[in-house]
Amino acid sequence: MPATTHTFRVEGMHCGSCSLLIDDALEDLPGVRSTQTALKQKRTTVELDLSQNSPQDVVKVIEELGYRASPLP
Ligand SMILES: [Cu+2]
Repeated sequence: MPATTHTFRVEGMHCGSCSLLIDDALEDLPGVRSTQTALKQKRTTVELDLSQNSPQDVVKVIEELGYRASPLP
């Protein structure tokens, strides 16, 4: 299935290590083709194959790292 783009608001990042940690964790989630986490914009953008995982699974991965995440329209 082709991947679609999903954007999330992420609260609680303090530095570049936080955004790298989130990108690394998301890249391990099946169905994630690419991620781009922007510290200053408090956002992460994920190319996701919805046949493998859902936006809620992305939220779960981010929240397990100790940040707060919510899907943006
Ligand atoms: Cu940090």
